[in-house]
Amino acid sequence: MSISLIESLISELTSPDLVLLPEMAICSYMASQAVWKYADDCSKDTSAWTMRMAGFTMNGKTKIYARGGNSISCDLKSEKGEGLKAVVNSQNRREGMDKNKLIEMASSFVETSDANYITNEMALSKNVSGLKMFEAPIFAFGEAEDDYFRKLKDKNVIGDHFLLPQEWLREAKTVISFFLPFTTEVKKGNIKDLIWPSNEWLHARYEGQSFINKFCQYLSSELTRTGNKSVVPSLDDRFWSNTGDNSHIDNLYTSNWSERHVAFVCGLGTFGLSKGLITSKGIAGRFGSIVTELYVSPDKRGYGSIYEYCSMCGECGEKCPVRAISIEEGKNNKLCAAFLDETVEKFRPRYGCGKCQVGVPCESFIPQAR
Ligand code: B12
Ligand code: SF4
Ligand code: SF4
Repeated sequence: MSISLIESLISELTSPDLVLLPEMAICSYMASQAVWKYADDCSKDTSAWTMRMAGFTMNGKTKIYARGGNSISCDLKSEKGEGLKAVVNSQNRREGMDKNKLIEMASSFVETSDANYITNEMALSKNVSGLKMFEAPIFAFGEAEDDYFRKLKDKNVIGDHFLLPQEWLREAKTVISFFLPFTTEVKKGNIKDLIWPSNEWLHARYEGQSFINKFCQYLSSELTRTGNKSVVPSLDDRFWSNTGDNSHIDNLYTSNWSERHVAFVCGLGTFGLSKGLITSKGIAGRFGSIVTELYVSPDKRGYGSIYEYCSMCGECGEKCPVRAISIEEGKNNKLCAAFLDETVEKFRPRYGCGKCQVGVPCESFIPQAR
């Protein structure tokens, strides 16, 4: 919500005793929890302005209350909502969300969310207690109508089972794709043992995915709260994937929403020999995405072919404990999936491998061309 819009809305109100700016309010101070859906939990950028606004109107007839400092919060507490005459609710709530705000919120969530850290109770060993799993994400925004999404339905790309953005959400305008790079601790941890996944990697695969789910839910609910319908395909009931052991037998090693292909279309990076997607922050990390009706200008793909960022150095193949990757044959999903099954047996409920993603030239950057 822009400042001028708020000011003009306030000026239209007929002598209110109190104006509550719901986007900045803390719900626990409200007489009615109904305003919770408008509460803004991280209004850092607006709080300074709020203080100023509150300062110069506090002594006048209209009081403006919002989150922005203890003194104002205390006032609100004592009021308990009495005298609440008007709730300024933006007429154009969609204005409240844009690319920059989303990226800012996302980075702050990754930094501060407890779910991005391994607690003492869940730690597999002492040295991973307090481990941070992911660094700040990088984003790419794709146009839902991009013809490239349709191409993914081709038999030799993904197949007809791939669902288009509009099939997940009829009103879809944008696909938001992100890559969460693993922290140095997670990457370094997985280099030491040449065969089995490190505790850092096991946590980043298992608890890391729970974190990504929370992260997607958070962004999606913020989009919805600002009036933009959104769907997280990987959390939707219609989503399925086949890692080699379930019923979609004709469609082995695939899914109806492939995060790497979506990231490729949105402009995040290209495939590598190992079949991982290489981004500007490398290959070691995980992807996620949200389909939304919010329109933002799409990013440009900075590449022309699907393996452009891969230097074809072959180091991922050398690192693979079961020789599932080679320059001649590409990647053998069956060998890879069978090894992952072995790790399930050993580390249940956790599992993982990722040796092809660490200690390789594409681990954290786009590798130099050979
Ligand atoms: C099924 C699956 C697997 C299967 C098979 C993987 C596969 N198909 O590549 C198995 C069990 C083997 C597996 C293993 C692993 N996985 Co996995 N897996 C998935 C899953 C659930 C679905 C993948 C999918 O839909 N594939 C679709 C098929 C079609 O992909 P494809 O065959 O590779 O596609 C090729 C063709 O399309 C071809 N092509 C031909 N013509 C054209 C034209 C165009 C225009 C394009 C774009 C492509 C194209 O190019 C592609 C690459 O060669 C995704 C999660 C998700 N929802 O996306 C994670 C995912 C791919 N896995 C991931 C990871 C990290 C792993 C592991 C490291 C395990 C671990 N965590 O320890 C290993 C590493 C494997 C590897 N070397 O990449 C990450 C990838 C991260 C990255 N940097 O890329 C994902 C995206 C999960 C996530 N949320 O981040 N996985
Ligand atoms: S290790 Fe080398 S060959 Fe393998 S994906 Fe990375 S850049 Fe490509
Ligand atoms: S995840 Fe492990 S088994 Fe699979 S290709 Fe990479 S190194 Fe090989």
